[in-house]
Amino acid sequence: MEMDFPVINMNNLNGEGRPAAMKQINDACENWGFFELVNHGISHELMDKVEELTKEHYRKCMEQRFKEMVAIKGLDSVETEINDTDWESTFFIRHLPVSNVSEIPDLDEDYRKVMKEFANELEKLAEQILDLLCENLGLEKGYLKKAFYGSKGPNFGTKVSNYPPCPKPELIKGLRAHTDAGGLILLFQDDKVSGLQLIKDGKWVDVPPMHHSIVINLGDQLEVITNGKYKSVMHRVIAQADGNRMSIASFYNPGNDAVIYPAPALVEGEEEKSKLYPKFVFDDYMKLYVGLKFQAKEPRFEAMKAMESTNLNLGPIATV
Ligand SMILES: O=C(O)CCC(=O)C(=O)O
Ligand SMILES: [Fe+2]
Repeated sequence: MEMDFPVINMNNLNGEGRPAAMKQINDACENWGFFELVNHGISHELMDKVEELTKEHYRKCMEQRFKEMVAIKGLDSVETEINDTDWESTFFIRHLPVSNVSEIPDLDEDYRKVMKEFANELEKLAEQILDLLCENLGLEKGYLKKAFYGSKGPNFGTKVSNYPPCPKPELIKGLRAHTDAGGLILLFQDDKVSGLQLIKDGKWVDVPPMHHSIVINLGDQLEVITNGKYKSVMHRVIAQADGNRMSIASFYNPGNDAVIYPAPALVEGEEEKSKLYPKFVFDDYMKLYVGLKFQAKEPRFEAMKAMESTNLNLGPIATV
């Protein structure tokens, strides 16, 4: 049984190692829902700048606020497990369809500029990865990008997080276990302080910190579109007793009005047709997800199916 976390060297996609690298990506998508990219083409200098400015911003603008929140909620002296709060300090930047980076308070001009540049690079990388997935799945190039497009293009945004040192990591999670609702997630995580774990064969496995890597994981929408060939995988963050973990997670998601359904080419046979994943408008899924994020995804898919059977606007599911 292979238990090493999959690390893909993207340089191998350009030479004779391409078939093996493509297979490695397919195996990772089928068996892990996660993989880590090195030599992804995003400049290390840019990543260093993003890290430096994110850490500076945390110290200047977020740390005090986090400490006050902890004090008000009494989180540092809890005696029993906490299931309704996470030990994280976050803010969110939207890039697409319309950027809000200029409206976010407390960001220095150079930080805004660097985050914009980083988002542009990540957007290109996301679309490149989606096409690698298409190739592995036997879907035409551009299929997934188109599936996510809707009328205004994808939703793309970045959640900037810090997981400060936590006195009770066994009682309060950095981030409780969940699968991601959206499409493709690209994560720039701290290279020293670990904490991200995923479920593999029923056990929690660490996503190893690695300098200048980008961790990729698949959200619920890719599970639906691939008709379950690939699955979104549960993950969580364990806060550490020592060290502040930075994580910058970018979500390349369908547009609000994109209609999501299994790719007809991936639905084979009568049996599969009868067990089909639902067809729905992405925004309806997100509305449901808000209240059910920390629960299993299956009831979400069931709820969308129930909605589908009462919603005549979408028409029948095309399976050929
Ligand atoms: O901080 C991380 O490493 C993961 C964050 C995450 O899973 C999320 O925001 O959905
Ligand atoms: Fe997540």
